[in-house]
Amino acid sequence: MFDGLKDKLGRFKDDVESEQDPNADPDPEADADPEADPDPAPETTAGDEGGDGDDDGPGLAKKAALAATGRTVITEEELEEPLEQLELELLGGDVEMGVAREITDRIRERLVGDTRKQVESGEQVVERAIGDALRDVISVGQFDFEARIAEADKPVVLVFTGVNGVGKTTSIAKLSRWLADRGYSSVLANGDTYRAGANEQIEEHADTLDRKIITHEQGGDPAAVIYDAVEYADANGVDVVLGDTAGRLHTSNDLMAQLEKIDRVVDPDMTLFVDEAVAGQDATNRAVEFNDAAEIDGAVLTKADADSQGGAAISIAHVTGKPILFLGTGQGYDDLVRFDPDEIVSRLLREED
Ligand SMILES: Nc1nc2c(ncn2[C@@H]2O[C@H](COP(=O)(O)OP(=O)(O)O)[C@@H](O)[C@H]2O)c(=O)[nH]1
Ligand SMILES: [Mg+2]
Repeated sequence: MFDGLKDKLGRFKDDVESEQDPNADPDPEADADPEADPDPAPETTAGDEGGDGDDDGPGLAKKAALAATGRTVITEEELEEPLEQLELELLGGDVEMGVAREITDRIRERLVGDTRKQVESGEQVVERAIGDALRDVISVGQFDFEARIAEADKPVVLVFTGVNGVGKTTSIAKLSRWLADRGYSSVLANGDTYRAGANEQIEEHADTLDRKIITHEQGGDPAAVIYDAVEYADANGVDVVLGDTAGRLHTSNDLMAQLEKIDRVVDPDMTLFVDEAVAGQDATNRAVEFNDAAEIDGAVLTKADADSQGGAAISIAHVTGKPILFLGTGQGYDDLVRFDPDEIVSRLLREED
């Protein structure tokens, strides 16, 4: 999952490592023993090793280790090149520009002048700086979704928005299963009255899951369908209404008017924006546009199982201020997991998968 980003972060770690003087003793403890220190003469290596010969001190990783013992610090100049490279790599990995900048700024903040006392290897210091920076950026707005469902007046109304084909209907079916696993009943409402075959598709899910489904004729008013589902839930003690919507182009005024009407008529407890990880930067841009049209409370990022860079996963929360709540990880009903920032970060920093 998110292998593109994982590789890029790994390269940054390597970059910082490779700043290390090839002649320097890799063991920082050796610095205490003058005889054991080969004391590299920088003049003799100038021009060698890809032009890094002007680096006459210990490398960055080593400095980071020394910084951890309070003996020296990393300077801003030394980090400049690896961070610039990382920023480019992040952009290439579909990370939104402001988010890439935020991440590199935070890494710089954490590493420059770092004189923490813990004894750590340079790599650990660098890795923790990257991890903290990522975690800050992707945990924006996180809240306890299950607690929110538990505490809200019933029925809780959830409306799903997003363009066609990203996995809204599938995610609704998965969430219905997820809720049932936690003791909540749900009714499905097909607010996608636009697309031919939409009723049949969601009916199939409802049949398989044995859920009530509310549909209207194609071309009907989506707000009215979801309204009917709310009435049904009210009358039958159903906990959650899962309202699907049509995935027309996000630029369409029609869609905006439709979402506004749903907001007005059914006043959903939460609007969840759905998009696919594989859409990368497009998914991030759409999240912003949908959030502008009908304010979202969170996002579901689907197709995390498919080969994607991962940029959307770390950009959406930061650009919208709303958290990613779930990841879709396959086509089955159980392939929905809570988005856990800590787990994503450790996954991105893990050496092997
Ligand atoms: N691999 C994978 N496929 C998914 C996931 N979520 C949805 N899909 C597939 O994406 C396609 C479109 O999904 P659908 O729910 O119809 O999208 P909608 O148009 O937004 O309602 C279907 O073939 C789904 O099986 C996911 O998490 N992983
Ligand atoms: Mg659909």
